[in-house]
Amino acid sequence: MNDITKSAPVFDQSFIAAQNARLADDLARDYEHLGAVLRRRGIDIETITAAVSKFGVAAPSWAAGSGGTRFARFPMAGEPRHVFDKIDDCAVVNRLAAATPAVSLHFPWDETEDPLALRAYAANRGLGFDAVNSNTFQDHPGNARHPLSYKYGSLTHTDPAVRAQAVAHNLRCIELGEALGSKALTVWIGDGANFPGQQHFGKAFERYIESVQAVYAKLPAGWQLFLEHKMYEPAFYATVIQDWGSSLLAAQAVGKNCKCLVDLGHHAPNVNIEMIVSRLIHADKLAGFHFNDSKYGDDDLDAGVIDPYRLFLIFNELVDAEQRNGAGFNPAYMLDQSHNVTDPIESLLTSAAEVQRAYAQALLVDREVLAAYQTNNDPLMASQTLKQAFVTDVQPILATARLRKAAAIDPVAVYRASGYRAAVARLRPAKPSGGGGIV
Ligand code: RM4
Ligand code: MN
Ligand code: MN
Repeated sequence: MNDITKSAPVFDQSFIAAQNARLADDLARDYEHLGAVLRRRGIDIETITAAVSKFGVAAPSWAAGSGGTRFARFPMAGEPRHVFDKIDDCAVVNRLAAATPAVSLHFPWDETEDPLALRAYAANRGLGFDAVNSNTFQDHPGNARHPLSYKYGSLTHTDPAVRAQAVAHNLRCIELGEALGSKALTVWIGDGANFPGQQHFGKAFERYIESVQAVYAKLPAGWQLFLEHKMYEPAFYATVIQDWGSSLLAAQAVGKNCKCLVDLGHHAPNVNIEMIVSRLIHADKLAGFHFNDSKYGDDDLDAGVIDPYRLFLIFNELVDAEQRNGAGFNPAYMLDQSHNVTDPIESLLTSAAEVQRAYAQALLVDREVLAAYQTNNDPLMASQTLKQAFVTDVQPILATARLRKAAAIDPVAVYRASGYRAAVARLRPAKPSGGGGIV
């Protein structure tokens, strides 16, 4: 089973330092120049670098393996075989990019009988645990906790016995999460309909609220329950929690610590996600994010590869709320990507930096000037104020934040030079793979 003894090679500090040494002088010069540019705008670069250093985004355990589509999956060498291997890979990501201090687990994919051992294993590698996720969107053959099928739904199933099984699984996730030090459960269900008439919309929604209330009733103190909406897939006609409206109605019906999680890929094309973010902040119902990027739907592409401006505009809302609401504003930030054609570690390294980049750029927005342009109805200059922040190259800030944490100036280059993938490929024999596969 869990082959902890043959764990992956650990990154040696002197190796990273030697790689950094080749780039450090140029970085220092670039950082000094950017500092001067920002000073002219009345911004202290050190304030931005300090904020970026504190900013973390959780890595999803399920993204450490190769993803796939309904048509195929192309596994790469050295894929993690179990949750301990996933932790090893996530530790590499955090070691090199210093931006992903916590891992988000998915059960029963990451099921373990000894969560305390897993917690210690992760802690030894400098990692904690963010929100846990429940999977009732597929069957789990051979798993005694899931004898009934989720083919026709889980928390909203017409059969109360299936609903009870799904509720019990969510409670199990909370139990595991408590042992791991998590503070939130994220619930995403695939429940819905493929045919008009298949499902009674109103009754299914009522069953959802009732089931989620049953989970919420057992939520430990200090915990939050995150409801994740998604427009379609696997249900292609109607999904029970298809949009932020349904999610908000449910969260309001359930209770104060039940909030709405925004996965960037889970909306119709062209939807104004940054405005949804603003509305959820207004309602005090913004749970947090699953970051990824998309062109067509729930593509689960790497954060920022398609539309970095949208990512920036989302962070523009978040920074605005952070400055208006103060310390109480603390959404959960997670990546949720499917790495079908890249080495997952390289994608996670890059995506964590993309999210930090959007945050840093949003911190550069001159909010007083923007407010004046808004008040005086000057759309062109208001837009230019945002653009000025967006086009600023904050790379020296991101790299300096990493260097100061003894991480890599250029994480992907150091990762490639390390030979990690080849080393774990020797430790982790490949499993045959066929057919399609979800992340
Ligand atoms: C879903 C959704 C969930 C994730 C699964 C794997 O589309 O984004 O957050 O847990 O995929
Ligand atoms: Mn998601
Ligand atoms: Mn998704």
